[in-house]
Amino acid sequence: MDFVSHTEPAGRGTIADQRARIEVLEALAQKVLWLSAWMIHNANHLRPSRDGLKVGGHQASSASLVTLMTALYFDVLRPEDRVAVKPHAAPAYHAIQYLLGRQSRDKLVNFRGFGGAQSYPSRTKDVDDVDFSTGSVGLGVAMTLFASIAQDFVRLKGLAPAERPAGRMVALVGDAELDEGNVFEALLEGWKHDVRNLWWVIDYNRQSLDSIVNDRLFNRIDTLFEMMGWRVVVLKYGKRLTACFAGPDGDQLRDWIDACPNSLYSALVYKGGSGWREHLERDLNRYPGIRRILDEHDDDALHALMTNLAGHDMVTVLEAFHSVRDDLPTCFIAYTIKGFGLPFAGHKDNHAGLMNLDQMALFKARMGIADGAEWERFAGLGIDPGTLSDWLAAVPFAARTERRRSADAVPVPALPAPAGPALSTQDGFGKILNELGGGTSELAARIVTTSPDVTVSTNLGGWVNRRGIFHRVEIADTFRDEQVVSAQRWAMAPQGQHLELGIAEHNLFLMLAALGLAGPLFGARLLPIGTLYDPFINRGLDALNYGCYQDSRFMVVATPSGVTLAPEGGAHQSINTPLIGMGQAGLAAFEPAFVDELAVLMGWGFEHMQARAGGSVYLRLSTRVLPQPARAMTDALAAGIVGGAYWAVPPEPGAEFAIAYCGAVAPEAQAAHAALLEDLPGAGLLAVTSPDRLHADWLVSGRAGQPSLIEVLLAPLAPGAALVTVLDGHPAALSWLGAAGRLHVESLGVEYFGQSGDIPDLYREYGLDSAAILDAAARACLRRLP
Ligand SMILES: Cc1ncc(C[n+]2csc(CCOP(=O)(O)OP(=O)(O)O)c2C)c(N)n1
Ligand SMILES: [Mg+2]
Repeated sequence: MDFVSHTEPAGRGTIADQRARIEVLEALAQKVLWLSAWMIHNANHLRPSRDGLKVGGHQASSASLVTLMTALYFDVLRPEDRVAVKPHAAPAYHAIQYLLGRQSRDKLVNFRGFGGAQSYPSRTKDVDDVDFSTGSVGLGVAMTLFASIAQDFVRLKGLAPAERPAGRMVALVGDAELDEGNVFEALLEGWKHDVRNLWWVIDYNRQSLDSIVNDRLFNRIDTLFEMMGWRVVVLKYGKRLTACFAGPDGDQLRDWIDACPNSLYSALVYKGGSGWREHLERDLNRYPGIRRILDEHDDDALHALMTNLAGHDMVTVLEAFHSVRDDLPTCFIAYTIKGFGLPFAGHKDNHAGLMNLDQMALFKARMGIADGAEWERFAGLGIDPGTLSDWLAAVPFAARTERRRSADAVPVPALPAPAGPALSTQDGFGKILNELGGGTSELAARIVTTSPDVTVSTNLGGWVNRRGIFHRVEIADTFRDEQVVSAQRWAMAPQGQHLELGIAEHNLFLMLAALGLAGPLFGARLLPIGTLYDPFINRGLDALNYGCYQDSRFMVVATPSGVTLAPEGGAHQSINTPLIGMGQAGLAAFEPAFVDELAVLMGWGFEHMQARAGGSVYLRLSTRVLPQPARAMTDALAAGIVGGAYWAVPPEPGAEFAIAYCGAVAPEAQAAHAALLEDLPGAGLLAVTSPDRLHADWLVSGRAGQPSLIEVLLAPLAPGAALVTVLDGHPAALSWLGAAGRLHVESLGVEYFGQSGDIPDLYREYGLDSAAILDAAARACLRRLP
């Protein structure tokens, strides 16, 4: 046995002997297995149901990871380590936290109930110290990789106290999670960034949800990791099987299991001892060594031997984990059995399988649990409770009471709007960041930008020239060294504040999600800004949602957007993103038309990203150069911009008509408005900067019985007045204004895929130009007539 921890903490001398330590860990594994199965059983069979729905929970998936998780949490991990737990092993996770005193019994009893322990580990809804939320498979895995890059960013800049050790970012990975492409996108990115301190522990039970996974798949996995510079540790056989392999004809047994198809192995796991015997007798009876093994083992013992895979063998697991003492990224491929120790172990249909009442009664008896003692922490373990208590109190992972860190907010100075008679919002964004980059503010020191290969084309170039590109080590700018002229510096160093990513948008959003959690994870406030083309938000949408779901804080700057991108064509022209902005929880979405609005919104955004009840921010920008209004930024105007709308031209009281526009179509709305004033005197022109915030306020205020901003703004209009709304995106983003103001509304926007063209042609084709607004105005006014 060689698994003495290299950072053995004090206070564990009560169980000095390693054998006793294994005994305790195995007992705890048994307890985790019991509690995870029982918590699911209780939720499904014992808790009264009010809706007749199956509650669910994954007994088999939890059982598969019990040994590995017990070894990690009770022995291997340190408080600074951060873990993404395979989503459907949540019950095992909650059980472990319960044993460590960090989860209440009530929450376990109420597993999957309202206010109870969550079905999948949740940073925001669980109380038991979840590091990364998981649920959408593959994302938690990749998240650990980006968290490790974020940790390096923080540490190499000295943003966290130097005496704090670097943590390992650990993912407990279901083998089917490796079917998710985002995992491999992340692997490549990790290689480029020389990622460190990363452990992926693959629960290789060779089963997914529907069935047994293809045998051929994993023959390639280890090579793949090695190609990316990872260490691969394969944990295949436990100590007992390994000992048999060393005996007479042992190599025959090993070859037989090695060649056994995944599906047959799983089926035999389910059938048990007699099944193993039948096949081994048929295939290997001519070998005396094998006959002896068969003779010396009754069916139960034979079953135990044949299922002695390394992922369920505590000693093997501990040896493997403790043998890693450097920071090289390491993939442990641990052979396991789905449902290990449960009656449906190995059965291909066991993913959502639940023990029935009889099976549970037998299991309970086998676990030594008396009636009424189901939730007792130490019942049935045969180890003195005092010893176990002392032992748990000294578990290194739980040594510090608070693992979640905090970081002070960074003050946000007023951001001056870039000057210029005509600018695009994308220009404005570049100029604001460039200005910040040239200053010495604390805010600028905490900004970290990142972009999936569109740094220059989204106008981050100026900022990057000033602040540099981040890498763990210095990498020269060859073009500069060779004196080839380029406007863009491209040297990399630990001081850099921009993370350059490959094109994969999933990686962008996971990088943002990780950077945006640097406060709670690493105790350093970062203000991450990610840029991408607006249509490609869809490409990384699940990762964006994932970041918001765990309350990470970042700013997405999406530019260019809409058909306004014109010649670039339909594949690059976004339509639905304003609705994503409205529908995405945890994300405040804005589409300013002018750069003074943008400056206000970026300042507000940095505050919002740091506010307790804040969130992330999405700015939908454009490359269309617009004449800028000459105006002073008053508090009232700023409040309207942040709230989501203000009157560019206020309506006269009782006005019969107004136009509401959002974003780059401002000139068309202004022109149509000017043209209509003659026929519709007193008509208003409403500038909408955020359909999202405006809509949310309308709902919230309505529920509170208070007037919302939009209702207050629209109140001067005549009852049932006509309103035309227009934006370069789906019209539904603004059509609801009709309901908010009880107005006759005509909504313009883009409903069909775009194409190449110039702005006049495209605005005419998609009905965004002044003529279309005038037509819509006529229709809306006609509809008002009695
Ligand atoms: C993105 C996504 N797609 C589908 C699912 C539904 N789902 C949950 S678990 C699972 C199979 C997981 O298999 P594996 O990762 O091998 O875990 P095991 O249960 O075998 O431990 C699937 C398809 C999901 N949670 N997320
Ligand atoms: Mg699996």
